[in-house]
Amino acid sequence: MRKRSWAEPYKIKMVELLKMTTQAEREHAIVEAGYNTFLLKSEDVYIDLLTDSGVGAMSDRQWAGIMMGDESYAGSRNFYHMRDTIEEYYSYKFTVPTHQGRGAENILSQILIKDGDYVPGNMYFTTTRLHQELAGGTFVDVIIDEAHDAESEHPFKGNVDFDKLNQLVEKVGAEKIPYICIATCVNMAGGQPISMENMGAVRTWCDLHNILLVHDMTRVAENAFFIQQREAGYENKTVKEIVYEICALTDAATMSSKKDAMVNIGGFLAMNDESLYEKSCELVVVYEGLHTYGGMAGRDMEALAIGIKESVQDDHMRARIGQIAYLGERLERNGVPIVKPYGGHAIFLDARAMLSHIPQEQYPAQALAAALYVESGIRAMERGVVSAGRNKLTGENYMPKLELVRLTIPRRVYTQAHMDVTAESVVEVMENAASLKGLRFTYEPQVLRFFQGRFEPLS
Ligand code: PLI
Repeated sequence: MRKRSWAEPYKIKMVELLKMTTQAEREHAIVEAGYNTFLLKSEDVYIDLLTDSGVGAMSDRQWAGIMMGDESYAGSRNFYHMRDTIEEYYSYKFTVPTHQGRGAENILSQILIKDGDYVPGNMYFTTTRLHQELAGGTFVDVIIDEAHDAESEHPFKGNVDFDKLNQLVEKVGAEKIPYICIATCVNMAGGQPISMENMGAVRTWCDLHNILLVHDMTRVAENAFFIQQREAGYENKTVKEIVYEICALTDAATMSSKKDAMVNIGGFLAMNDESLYEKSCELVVVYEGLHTYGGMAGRDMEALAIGIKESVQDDHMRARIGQIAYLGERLERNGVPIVKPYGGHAIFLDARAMLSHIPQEQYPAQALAAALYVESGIRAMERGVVSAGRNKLTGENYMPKLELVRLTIPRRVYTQAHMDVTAESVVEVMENAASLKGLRFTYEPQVLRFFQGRFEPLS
């Protein structure tokens, strides 16, 4: 077969104009924002790679779905469409809508975790771990060591290390482990997938120990694409088939549909067990809304149902991952240290390697994200010691091995030319890295400090 590029399986029907800023304006803006890219005004940003969450471009079909919203308080037609689509594509029998992923995490953690419990997972995610801790649990990282090594080219860095899992059971006992939380395409590891073989082994392990398997399925379609590309026996299966097979191995799922499913808002908690569903229905009315809308408008549930169907198309996923690989290749060719293999939703810059003169206590990834914004108006996100936060018992900073800046690619939003500008800007910042200084907190929130923390440069 002749080689073909990954060009997008869509064309552009509407554009949003962007404001161009000067370097002097950006220098002012970053000081105003306390060197935190979360605190910038989006109109001061040129290329917004802060996140892939809620910022994808919806299709004409999804927008048409918005017009079909049935805004009834109870029993909206769009809820049933969403619920049936979740069962058809993701296998789960029961669905509780939530306003976004963390709403589902809150409900699930409150139901399943007791004071003193342990929740193993293939690396932490910020909101997921916090909800586990707020419910009285302790998160335990059981991901393979390669996931903490930016240079390891392991094809499935999201895999679980069974020695770590078994050690935990020996230490605390299976009765202290209500569930294991497995993320597909592990965000904090650099958007790295788990293999189907490993997922199947986790299922067997859970059955053996009578422990539930909960799936953080936020980026399951991207994980499925990597399985198709990398795992023997899956090359002829579709992304849609692989997504279903992954989900069917698990008992319950939390979902932020703002990623894979390309909606601006929305998520859900899904499961196969009816009693867990009933308890979730009791809690969803406290925190989100009635169990048939859970914090979403009817129109949003309709767009979500359509987004699920679009997210598992092979052509869509080939272009999505192809765009990320294009950026990764351009950066690598210019000697920029990045996490390998390329992730499913982002390219992660290795700030530890790029800013080796700044110790981790001085937040090198935070400084790098701020410098990239000043250079060209590109907004990225710190994913290092600031995001990791503090240990709830000792108050000490967690010191993650990975000190990263995430260039997150929104789905169907930017062009190849935007990727070129991004790569050129990162190279420019790298060439001037020696002039960058570390930062210190001037305001540190108690939880999820990366969102609202403020900093100043060390002199
Ligand atoms: O932002 P939410 O509440 O819809 O979803 C929380 C959430 C849960 N799990 C994972 C793996 C996530 O990546 C996630 C949210 N991620 C964000 C906002 C991000 O920028 O990566």
